[in-house]
Amino acid sequence: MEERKKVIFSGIQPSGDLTLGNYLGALKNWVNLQDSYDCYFCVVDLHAITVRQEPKDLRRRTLEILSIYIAAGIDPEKNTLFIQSHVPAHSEASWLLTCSSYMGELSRMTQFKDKSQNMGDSINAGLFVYPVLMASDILLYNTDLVPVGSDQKQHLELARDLAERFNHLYSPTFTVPEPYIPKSGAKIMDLQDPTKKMSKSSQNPNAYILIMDPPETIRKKISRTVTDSLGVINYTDDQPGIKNLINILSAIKDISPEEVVSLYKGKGYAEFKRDVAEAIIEELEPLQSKVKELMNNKEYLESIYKRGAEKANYVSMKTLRKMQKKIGFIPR
Ligand code: ATP
Ligand code: LTN
Repeated sequence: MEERKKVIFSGIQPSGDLTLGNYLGALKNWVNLQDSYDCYFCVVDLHAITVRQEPKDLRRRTLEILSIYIAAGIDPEKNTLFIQSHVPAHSEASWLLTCSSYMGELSRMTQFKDKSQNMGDSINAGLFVYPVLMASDILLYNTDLVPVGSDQKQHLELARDLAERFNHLYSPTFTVPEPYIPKSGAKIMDLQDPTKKMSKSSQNPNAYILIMDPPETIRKKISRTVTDSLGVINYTDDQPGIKNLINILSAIKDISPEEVVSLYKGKGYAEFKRDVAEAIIEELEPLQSKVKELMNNKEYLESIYKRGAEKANYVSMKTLRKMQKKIGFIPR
């Protein structure tokens, strides 16, 4: 008998335009993993509304992210690509799991602490329970592996805790998921402040490279990257700007940071930056033209996300029914 393929689930929020961090921390690895796993790749629009979104931008970005998934090389024939809000089980399971989550553990989430810092009294409750929705996304598909950037590690720990808690309280229901965090692309840093994560919600456009940035913009942003005055290309925390560029090149070329260092021994920052920019452009250009093509073919995109939602609804509903039954709800 054919063995069941292990399951992968991951998602990106349509809360801003995607960055090189999203690409190297998440997407590029999904592409590499797709053949060995049964994969669900979701555009997590329910997550995006924890921050106010302009409806028309949310619509455009949701479809653009789906296009980026496909353009990056995720095969829609072999994987399940869908939009989170098309699968109501995510919201329902999230309520059920919210009722076994603790205020304490949610208050300890660093992403919540960071994002709520400047919100005063108007911190929306969605931001607080966001990790429970993420746990529901993952657990509904009996996911084995979750490929994400290192910033999501704590959220994944919570998903594991919630799975174990439910399994223990009722009876074995959920697979306990493992994170998959890449070596070089795990945390791409802000180009202007390399102590911070590169983020699509940053105020300064020079801080990030967008997946859809044109070549000239990429060249300009990389040449303006904040580095140091040491003038040697070394992989060390004392040179966070250079370390970040080494990580970027290493993730794109699929070579180790040490190999990058030896390639650039004795060379200057200007030449190094030029090569990093060209490597990014070479990687992104084919993807960008494919995205533009796909965005002009809404019917095709619709056929993909409709088929994806059908499959995702079927699988997630089975898990949701199990949860409801174990909790003690009357079967309908
Ligand atoms: P924001 O920056 O607005 O908080 P985000 O980009 O971190 O948003 P998502 O869009 O949900 O949030 O991230 C999708 C995936 O991209 C996640 O797996 C996340 O770990 C990864 N990711 C995001 N930024 C980076 C980064 N700078 N380096 C590596 N991976 C990243
Ligand atoms: N919280 C994640 C996005 C996300 C996700 C998921 C990632 C939502 N649900 C399920 C993996 C699996 C973030 O990167 N901000």
